[in-house]
Amino acid sequence: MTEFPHFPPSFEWGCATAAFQIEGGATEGGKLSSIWDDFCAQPGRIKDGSDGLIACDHFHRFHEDVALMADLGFRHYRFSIAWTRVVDEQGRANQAGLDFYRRLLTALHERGITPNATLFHWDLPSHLQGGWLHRDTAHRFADYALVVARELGDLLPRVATLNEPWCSAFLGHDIGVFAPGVQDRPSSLLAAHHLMLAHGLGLQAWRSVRRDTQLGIVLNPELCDAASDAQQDVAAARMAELERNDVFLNPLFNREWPAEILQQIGPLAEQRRPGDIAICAQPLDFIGLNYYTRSIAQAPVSAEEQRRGYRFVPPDPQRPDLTDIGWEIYPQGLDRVTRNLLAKWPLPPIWITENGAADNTPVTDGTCDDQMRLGYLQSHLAQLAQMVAGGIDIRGYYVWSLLDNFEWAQGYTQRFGVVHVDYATQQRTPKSSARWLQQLMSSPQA
Ligand code: IFM
Repeated sequence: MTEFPHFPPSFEWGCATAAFQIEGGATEGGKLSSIWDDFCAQPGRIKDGSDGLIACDHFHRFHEDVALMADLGFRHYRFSIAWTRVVDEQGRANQAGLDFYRRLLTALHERGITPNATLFHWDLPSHLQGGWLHRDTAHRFADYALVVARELGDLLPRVATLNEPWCSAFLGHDIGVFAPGVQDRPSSLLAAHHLMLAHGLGLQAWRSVRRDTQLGIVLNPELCDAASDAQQDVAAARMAELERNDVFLNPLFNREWPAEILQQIGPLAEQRRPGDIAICAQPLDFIGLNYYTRSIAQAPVSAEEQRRGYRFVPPDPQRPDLTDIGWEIYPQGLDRVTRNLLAKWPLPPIWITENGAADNTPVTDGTCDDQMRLGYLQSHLAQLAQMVAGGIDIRGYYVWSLLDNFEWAQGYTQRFGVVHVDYATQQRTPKSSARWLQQLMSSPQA
């Protein structure tokens, strides 16, 4: 008999997804294109040349997916709303798109599943010229937030503005492996600033029409260890953490960026206006933390690394403790990173809004026995149980992800779902990890 980790009865159990990764229905009901549609259309950007046009066809199959969630025992569901589906180019409400989310939210409500919606999970409307490099995009985000608050707010008890703004800013504008594929260090910092401004303006807009929603943001903080004790490696690891953590958490708590970061943005700093940080620092009802792995850094070598101030050392691919995407399995990092953040910033109550593993085990004879993911989840949930028992205010956990889905630049080559998706037939098959979570969530301890 399996022994399950112990959590308080009030602890919330959920699964997470994002619009572009599962919905499909890419042109239905007046949906506009996003920068990820554009990115996918550029040759060589996505590993398997795929796109999000159909994905898991959740747009047409959401009833089946909600039933599946309920059968597996998930009582909470984190998903994202596609900005491109619910407002038109003028920023006006698009009723057909809003109706889709109202139907989804009604189905969740009927199954006793509480929604947690994210307003922006990277699928920026293509028509917003300049994207996050343009200050006006932050205002357009606030207009969009207002539409969602007015039209769907009655069904949304908990809402996050942004998911992992580090990815939009730095993978999208510095490393260039995510949409829009820009490679320019100062631009990535300007994008980060505008994303945080959008967060602040979005919360102000939402609260101007609704006061009964729990509002927050979802970050993917970094735990970066130095490759050695050498002073240059230690400094590099610190720079990686400043970029990933301080760039986003400082404005949330009305603090200026560290001097090293201000130096990197250079003359573009002029586009940050007096008063912006105070706008970013709206009260937070919760913070979502996404945790998958840790990083190792050493002193920069190339000119590009020197601009960043660090160089990442990827784990040796032969190591046995890696997930299929090559990320180190490091459960103690969940505790370490959370404590690091709490030591530096006065965080509100925490939800672990994503945690999971790429495990590409296929379906054999109708079952998918994803032992590596199972071990990953067991070790991370054992760690989490200790953290909660030790008094860290963590209120819930959402596994990433409900379904195998479009894994951004990796296309469909990496499977993060606890439910297998056969993309040819759209058949869903719960994996061993889903069955284990089902038992955990229904155990008397949970
Ligand atoms: O699939 C992504 C998700 O969209 C954001 N967080 C990390 C996941 C795995 O890479």
